[in-house]
Amino acid sequence: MKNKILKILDASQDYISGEDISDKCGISRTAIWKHINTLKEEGYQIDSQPRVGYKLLKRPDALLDIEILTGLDTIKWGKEELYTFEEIDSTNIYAKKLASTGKPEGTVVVAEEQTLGKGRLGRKWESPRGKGIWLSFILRPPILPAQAPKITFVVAVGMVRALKKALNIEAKIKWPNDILINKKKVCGILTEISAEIERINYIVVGIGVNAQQNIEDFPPEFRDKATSLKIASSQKVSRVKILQCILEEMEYTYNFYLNKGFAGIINLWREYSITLGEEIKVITHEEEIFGTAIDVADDCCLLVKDESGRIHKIIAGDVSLRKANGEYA
Ligand code: BT5
Repeated sequence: MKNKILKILDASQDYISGEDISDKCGISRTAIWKHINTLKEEGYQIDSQPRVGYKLLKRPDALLDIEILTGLDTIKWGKEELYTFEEIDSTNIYAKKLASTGKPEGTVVVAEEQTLGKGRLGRKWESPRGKGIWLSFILRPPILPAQAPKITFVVAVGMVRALKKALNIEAKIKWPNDILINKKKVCGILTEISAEIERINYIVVGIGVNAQQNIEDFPPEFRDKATSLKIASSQKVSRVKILQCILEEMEYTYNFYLNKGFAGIINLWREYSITLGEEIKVITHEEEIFGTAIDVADDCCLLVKDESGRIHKIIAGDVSLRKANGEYA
């Protein structure tokens, strides 16, 4: 009912009386008044004039179902199953629960705040309230488990395209799962998989995008390596619009991968990469390698040539880029 009232207010150019809304909705004027108050609490600016009625002045930049769905141009993603939370432990944890109960591909989970936001290998992902887009979605690709790293590539390419579309920002991909602007991390991707040896049950992809933070909103130790879309574009951004662009570009890029194969994706990945051609340090679980990132293989491994000319094929690890002063960051 609340959403219906919002649609009526939205469609009306001018003030609309409580009586008109109550006729259209078939509920009492007192009930309308209560719903309007709830909308105001959610951040909608609604002017009420005695004997004249109500007028919607401003919508909030809140990750509410109705805001996300209004104008969302996807075929399926977010439209069939969308779960929004004020606060949650982790959108990935919730999406995995949904996936295990059979929820379909394109199911989306979004939160204003995560209390247990996760990075890779159990690391923490800072997810303060209202500052970012903390999002997960379910995929059920008909591919072998060994191909799953390709999904992180697909998502990284989709993210770069989404930021270009939403804000005209040229973001870059740092192997394997970081999106950078001006060499600082604006977004991290966490790909989690449930599989049998020959079949993927589901993949949950989590994306954390820093959106509204000012530099002092980051913990001190992050300030020289993290950024937000607000910092990068020097203006407050619309999280709703960015989220819509992410869902639209993700759906498009993922379907492109399923229908046309990985070659087009990996070529775009190479084009958007900040890692290739750079002198880097890679920390894997067993060693530290210094060298030049020369390419990515078709299985998404990073190929690094060390000083002796030996080529290392890196399956998993953390990359830092060599700066002009010789340090790695
Ligand atoms: C990642 O891990 O970059 C994956 C992050 C995925 C987060 C999303 S949010 C929605 C969904 N639900 C979840 O619970 N997670 C996903 P990794 O490459 O391991 O990077 C983690 C490291 O990035 C941390 O150890 C910090 O150094 C740094 N970090 C933490 N929070 C950050 C932030 N908000 N911005 C930039 N860097 C951050």
